[in-house]
Amino acid sequence: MRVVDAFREAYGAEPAGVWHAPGRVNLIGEHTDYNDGFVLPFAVPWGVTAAVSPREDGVIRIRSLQAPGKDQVLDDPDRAEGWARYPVGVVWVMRERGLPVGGADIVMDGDVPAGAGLSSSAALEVCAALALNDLYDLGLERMELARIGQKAENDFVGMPCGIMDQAASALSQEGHALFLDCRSLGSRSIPFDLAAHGLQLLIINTGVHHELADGQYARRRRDCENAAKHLGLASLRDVTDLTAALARLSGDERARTQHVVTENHRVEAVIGLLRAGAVQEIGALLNASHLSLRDQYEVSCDELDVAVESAIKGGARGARMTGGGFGGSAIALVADDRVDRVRATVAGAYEERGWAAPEFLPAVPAPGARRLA
Ligand code: GAF
Repeated sequence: MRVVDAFREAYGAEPAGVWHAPGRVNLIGEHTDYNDGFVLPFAVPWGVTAAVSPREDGVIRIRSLQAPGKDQVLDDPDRAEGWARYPVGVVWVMRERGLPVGGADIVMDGDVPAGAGLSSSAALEVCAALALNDLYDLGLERMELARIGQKAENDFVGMPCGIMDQAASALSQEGHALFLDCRSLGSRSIPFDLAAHGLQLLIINTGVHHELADGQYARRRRDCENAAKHLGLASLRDVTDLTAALARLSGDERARTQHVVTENHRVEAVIGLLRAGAVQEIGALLNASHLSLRDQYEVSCDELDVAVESAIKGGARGARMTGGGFGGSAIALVADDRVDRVRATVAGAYEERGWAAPEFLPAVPAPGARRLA
């Protein structure tokens, strides 16, 4: 394994073990996780692999094959920079919690496509959490590892994300989507076998990234929290009468509420269809999710809208943006015999506008985080 060779070269010894954690794509349930709602993501075949050994002196030495020549040697996690803040943040959270986590020698290797919004950050966090859990015998459950990853991202990196991405990376099962209730943190694996129905889920990576990091995500969270407060509810999950709730709200709070409440229902509807063996029927719900994210939640962008619209024009059964928005990827549900036409239509629409060609990746549900050696 490449990462083991790199570990030997960096630290002159064999690693104690090798771990892998995947990125994720979200089928449906967008911007619902931090509203105590429902999500339905699955792990992708790309992620982060780490060779790791424990150290007794508390020091963390960390290297990435994607950042050659930028090794970091840290006697204080707070000094970590750039990409290393995600895995080192996990050490910080574990120590804050009083867990007996010493130092570590770490080499990481990632293959999540750049700019795709497929959560390489959650993969970095969950990979580190799983390795440290094993090496320091912490005995933590998978969901606890996901929560530690989320806390690292919230409090150490400073991105106020929900739990979806880390949970998807830590708990997904091959061939299944992960239904997660973000309030109870109860989860269920739902069989998701598109090939059996002659279908594919195509990831369309726009390769662009607008503004998400510049506070738009945090603003959406605040809109939702304010709306719940106005309604006297703990969270938007608790809205039972949407019409009555909307009558009491206005402006952004009203629009965000409409998205979150209807999106939760769309997740439940998709699960109903998957259980009924009617996966080909979920397309309309993907389309509705996209319109709601575009018009009510306002987290789409031209590149995502064009990807979705041209995929449908090319014959997709449904399509939507996936992930946080403002760039990243869209997904399209496409019958096998229409894949070429969908790709050509989307690529043509991008070319017409003078945009860089999007990347097409088949999304097949992969296993969640695991020890490889
Ligand atoms: C990002 C966040 F990290 C997730 O927690 C989730 O809120 C998602 O955006 C939107 O559904 O990926």
